Amino acid sequence: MQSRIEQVSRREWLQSTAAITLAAAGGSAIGGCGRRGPVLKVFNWSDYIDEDAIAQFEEQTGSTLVYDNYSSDSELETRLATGAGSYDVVFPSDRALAALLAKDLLRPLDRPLLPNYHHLDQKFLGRPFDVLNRFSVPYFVGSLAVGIRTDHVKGPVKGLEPLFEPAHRGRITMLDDMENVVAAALAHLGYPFNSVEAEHLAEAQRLLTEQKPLVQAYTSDSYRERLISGEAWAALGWSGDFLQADKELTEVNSEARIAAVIPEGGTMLWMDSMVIPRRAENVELAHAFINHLLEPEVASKNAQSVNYATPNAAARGLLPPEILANESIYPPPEIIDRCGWLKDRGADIEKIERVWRMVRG
Ligand code: N2P
Repeated sequence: MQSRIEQVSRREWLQSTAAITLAAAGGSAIGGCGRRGPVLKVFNWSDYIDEDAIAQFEEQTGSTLVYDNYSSDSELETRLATGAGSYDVVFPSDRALAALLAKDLLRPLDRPLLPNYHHLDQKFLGRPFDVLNRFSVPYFVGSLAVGIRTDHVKGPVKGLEPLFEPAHRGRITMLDDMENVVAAALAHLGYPFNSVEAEHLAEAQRLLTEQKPLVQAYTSDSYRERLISGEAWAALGWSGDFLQADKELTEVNSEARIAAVIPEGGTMLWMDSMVIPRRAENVELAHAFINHLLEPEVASKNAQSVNYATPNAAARGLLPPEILANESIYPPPEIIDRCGWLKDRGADIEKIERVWRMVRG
């Protein structure tokens, strides 16, 4: 079964299915054909912005956005650390932000250039990784979830069990993300997500090794398309991606649905932030873009497009009730109480790396 296990980036996947043509490695200028003016280079997670927000910004500022995607924190960290590509705005997770700050790869923000900052809900500000928000502005909050094709995965799903079900052999995808996968395995076994205890990690390794022959792919982005096509039935991924996939699926198939299951026993929450890398070339325009994404109307439309929870209080006030009532986006307090955040485990990360190497071999 080894040959079934592959690592496919979203870009390769889209190109191979000819679903869409993206510009070559340098990034794609969305809606920017032939446009002049200053250039803003943005590097963001895939499927993580309302494209109208980009077009609107380009129009208002007469600039051109070069927009490129990544699918894991480690991809972003490597890109910034090696200086390959000088980006003006990037979107690290809480855990990655700590690592980027420790390496002095980010630039302090100029708060007067962010007049929309006051729309943010206090409860998402002042997090331990950047207590004064000198470097970061919250973008979205989401969770690690399980996406299932309800026409193939039967019965009530409470947590990660469809990902370990032998009947789903060859129909399962897992994130290509060491920390999240190991944390998910620990959670499934009933251990703390952030545990680095030898016995806990040994059990997580055993679980993931046994699961491996069932896995179709370790991918952090193509699971969306795989669920839509029906090639995959159960995936470990980001909550909003499953909701986006469900919306796309209902447009082409009125029977099948994709559900985003937030494990009842709790899961990992994350918060991604907008930051400006130390080597950014267009710092003023970078602030203008962050400020644009904080504009309540823009932030609300963005939240409705990507299906993640917005930390922007004014934008939340503009959301339709069905979005606010969607428990895959805004889990109820009793589930939130069981959730946690992935910690920066410092040198202990080697223990997680070892498990991952043994599993992926
Ligand atoms: C959306 C990516 C979610 C970001 N495709 C996870 N931090």
